[in-house]
Amino acid sequence: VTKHLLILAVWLLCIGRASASIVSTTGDVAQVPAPPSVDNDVYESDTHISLFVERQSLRLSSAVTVDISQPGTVTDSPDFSRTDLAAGTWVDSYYLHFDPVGSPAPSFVSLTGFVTFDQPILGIIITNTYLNACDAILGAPGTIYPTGGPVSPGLDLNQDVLTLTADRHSLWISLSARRGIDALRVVTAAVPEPATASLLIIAAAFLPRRPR
Ligand SMILES: [Ca+2]
Ligand SMILES: [Ca+2]
Repeated sequence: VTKHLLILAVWLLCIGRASASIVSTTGDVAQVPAPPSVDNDVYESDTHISLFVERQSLRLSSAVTVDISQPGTVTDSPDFSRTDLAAGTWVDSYYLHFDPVGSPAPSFVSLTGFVTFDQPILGIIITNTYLNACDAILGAPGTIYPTGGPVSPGLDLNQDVLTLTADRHSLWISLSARRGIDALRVVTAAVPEPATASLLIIAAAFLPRRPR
């Protein structure tokens, strides 16, 4: 019986472990492993907007500013719904990156796509300033990010369009780029690790006690 309980405990731990999840991508969005570098003209494609998981089940150690926190369509800065995600919030983070081939590409390249996440989107960061500000906190460990300078990451206002759906689970993007990079970071809610800790306690309660 003890052996079976142990197996049950291990199984509970496995399902209890929070994991970031992209439910689906359509159009030109393609999920990839986190690249070594998404710096300017390093990770290029004319056919795909690359999407990768950065951090999973991270508890924010400090507040993070997001440019978009409300559903709707964003084409220009008045559409921003900027807010701070409070320290202590549990999050998953994802990065969308589009860098057309060439510097600059021979002509503008336009791509569109749709992505759905398992957890609700808490915020989206699309400006160079706030992307740079959270690279160290939310970026994938080991990935080199652009730091601005003459070519900035982030989206171009009045050129790129983004819609956060009313249920907060999906994002539609239409990006156009020639010189430089279009990049955005998506921050979703995460299942906190304490859920795993609770399961450990429950599992421990079932273990036989040592005789006194
Ligand atoms: Ca390029
Ligand atoms: Ca653009």
